[in-house]
Amino acid sequence: MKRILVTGATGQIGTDLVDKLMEVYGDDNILSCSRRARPDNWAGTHYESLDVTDGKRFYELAKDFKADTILHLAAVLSAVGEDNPQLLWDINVNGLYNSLEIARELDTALFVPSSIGAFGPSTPKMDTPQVTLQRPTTAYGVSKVAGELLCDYYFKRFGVDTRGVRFPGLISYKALPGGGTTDYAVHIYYDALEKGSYTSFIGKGTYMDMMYMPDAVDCILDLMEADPDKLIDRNAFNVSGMSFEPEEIKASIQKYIPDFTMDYDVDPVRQAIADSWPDRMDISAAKEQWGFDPKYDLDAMTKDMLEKLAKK
Ligand code: AKB
Repeated sequence: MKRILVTGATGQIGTDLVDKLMEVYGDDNILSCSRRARPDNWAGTHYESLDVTDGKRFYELAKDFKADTILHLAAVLSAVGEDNPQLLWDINVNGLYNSLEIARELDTALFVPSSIGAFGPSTPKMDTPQVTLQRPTTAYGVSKVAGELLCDYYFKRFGVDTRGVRFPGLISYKALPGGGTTDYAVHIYYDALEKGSYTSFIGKGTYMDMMYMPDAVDCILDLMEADPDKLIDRNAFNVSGMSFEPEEIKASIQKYIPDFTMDYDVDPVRQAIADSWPDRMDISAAKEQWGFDPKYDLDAMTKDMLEKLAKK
C-alpha cells in the first residue's frame, strides 16, 4: 500500500484507521472520502466528499489520486439495515460494485470488511469455522455474503487483489458505531462513566464476538501487507479478539467502577439479529495465513476504554 483511498472515512472504523494510515504511510498518501464534513483534526489532509453510489465521481477521485489501494468502508450496519433494507442494498451492494469495478479498471488492491452478520441461524454457533454454512436472515447479512462472493469472483475472474475480514462488534473510544447490533458494548462504557448505570438492549447470556479498535486497525494493515501467495481464504477471514455476553462486560467494568449497575430492556429486533449470529468464531485461518494476532482481551480493553473516555 502506497497511495490509499478510504471510503466511509468518518465512520467508526475510518476515524481510527485514517489516523493510523497517516502515521504509517504519511498524510500525503491518504485520501479520505465520506459523505460527512471533514473532521477538524484532518485539516490540511486530502479529503473529498463522496457518495459511493456515484461511480463516476468515485472513479475520478481514485484515478486523480493515483490510488493503488482502496479501503472500502462505506456501509450501512445491521440494525439500520433492517429498518431500511432498500438503502442498505444501495450502499452496501451498489457501492461495493462500484469499488470492484474501479479496482478492476485502475488495477488497485481492494479491502472490503465483511461481518459476523454474514452468518445465520443454521451456522454452527461455537468455533464457527472459516468455511461453513452462510444462510443469514438479515438484509445486512445477505449484502455481506453477496460482497464476499463478489470479491472472490473479481479476484478469480479479473485478478483484482481483493481481501477482507469478517469483523465482529468493534469497540472504540474515538467514534461511535452507527446503528449496529453490537453497539451496546460501546454505549455501556459511555453510560458507565456518565451515569454509573446502563440499560442493555441485548439480553443476558447473548454471546457475540468483539474486538477493540486498535486490533481491528492493525488487522486491516497486516492483511493488506500480507504475502498474497499465503492467502487461501481471501474474502473473508474470521477475526475476533474476544467473545462475551452482557454480564461479563458488566463484571469487567465493575473491576474499575465497583458501583456500576446494569439492567435490561431488550430490543426484539436487535436481539433476533444477535441470536442469529455466532457465539464465538474460529480465527485460526487468519492466524495461520497472515499472522492475525489481537492484543486486547476484555479486561485490557475495559481499562483502556475507561481511561481514554474519561480523558475525552
Ligand atoms: C453490527 O452490529 O451491525 C456490526 C457488525 C457486527 O457487523 N457491528
